[in-house]
Amino acid sequence: MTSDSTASNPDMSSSSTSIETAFQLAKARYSSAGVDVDSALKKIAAIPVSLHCWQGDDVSGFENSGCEIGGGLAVTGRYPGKARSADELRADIQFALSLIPGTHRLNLHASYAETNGCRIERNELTPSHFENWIQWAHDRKLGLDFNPTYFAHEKAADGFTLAHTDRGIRQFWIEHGIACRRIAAAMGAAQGTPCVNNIWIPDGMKDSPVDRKGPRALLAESLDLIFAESLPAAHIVDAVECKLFGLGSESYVVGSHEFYLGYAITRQKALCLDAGHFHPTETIADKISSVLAYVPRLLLHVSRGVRWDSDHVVILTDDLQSIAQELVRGDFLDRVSVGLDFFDASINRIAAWVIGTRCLLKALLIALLEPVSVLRRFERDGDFTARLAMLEEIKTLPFGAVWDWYCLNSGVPAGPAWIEDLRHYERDVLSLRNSSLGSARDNTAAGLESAK
Ligand code: RNT
Ligand code: ZN
Repeated sequence: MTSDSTASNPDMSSSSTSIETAFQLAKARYSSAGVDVDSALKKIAAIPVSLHCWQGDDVSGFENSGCEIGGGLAVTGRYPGKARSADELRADIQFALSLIPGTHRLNLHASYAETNGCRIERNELTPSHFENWIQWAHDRKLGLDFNPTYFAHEKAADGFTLAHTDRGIRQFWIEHGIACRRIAAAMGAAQGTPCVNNIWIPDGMKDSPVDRKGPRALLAESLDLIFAESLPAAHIVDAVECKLFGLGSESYVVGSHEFYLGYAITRQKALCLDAGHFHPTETIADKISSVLAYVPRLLLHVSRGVRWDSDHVVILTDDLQSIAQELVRGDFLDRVSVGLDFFDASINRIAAWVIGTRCLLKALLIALLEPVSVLRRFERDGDFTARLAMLEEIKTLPFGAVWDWYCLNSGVPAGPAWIEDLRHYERDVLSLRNSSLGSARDNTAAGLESAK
């Protein structure tokens, strides 16, 4: 427990005793099902989740360019208390991390550069513009990941960047890509852990194009130029992110799934699968083992699409559990970087990080607590009846007792205790950023209104 939550809850020591008791009972129960709880706990503690900085300020960044986010990205809601500066964003991330068990990473976008109020063109960004982030992350032993920002910019306003037909605009974005790889490599070197640098571009068309081939040829050429410089694998992992459609690119996305799968295989790059980027009935869980047969590494953008790529906060859905099961059952964790990608401004933004990350970790822990060898044996023997029966039985094993104990043992609040901590932070920190703190419901309504 954090000292704050202990102070806010006088029952804490009795509740830690009951958590401990429940944990011991749960451990015995799992053990009789053939599951080693201690080994699962060791494994979950070693999985870093990359928290996306952009949940903290609605993907605004600090450029104050006056441009809309664009790129088909949409954040709805007007919950008060949004971070207005890098210092506020860092404070919010630090607070979020204090409510999440384990050691994690931070995923930055290039638009979060700190330029002392000067306008630095995106193709001129250097590691020095991320010095504060690097130092801050280093002090907290947080690994860093990075993304060039191909949106919220006048040179992206017509929906094309690396596949733009204008050579000058394309060149600008190629140079941005090159600059960002150098920044990512500097981050990886400083943190002592490779930085995943993920390229996502919005390029696409609202209506059916006549020429689907041309922009894809330009994109491949631009990417090859960006990746031409060889940088140490110990410092950077290059990733490319595919997408089926976007707002304003409903009919055609240049960087489609087939395009980037082919690109990643032929260039041996990591492929980024975003859970919201596929047809709504598709799940990325089934793609992991296929893609990893051919690409060296995967980056997951764990998200939750509701009807479309809406980037809702991740919760403990069947989809999320399938992703976690695939990673664990396939023994893929050391070849997959796990990041989050959602943005919700209709609820407390820090809560969104905490809910999403805790749910992802819960899903991974549930997967690590599966009696996988028993399930595999049923399947190998063709006993699909027992496989189905067992899969349903294990859903009610006492996972919650193990999760609570993991939280307690990691020094973060177990169960819903963190909500109280969040309220304190909202009162003591976030409310000072606004003249008034309205109710969440009012703000959600206002947010929806403003999004119309
Ligand atoms: C957009 C992609 C991309 C972005 C971030 C902000 O559809 O998912 O990953 O969400 O770069
Ligand atoms: Zn994404």
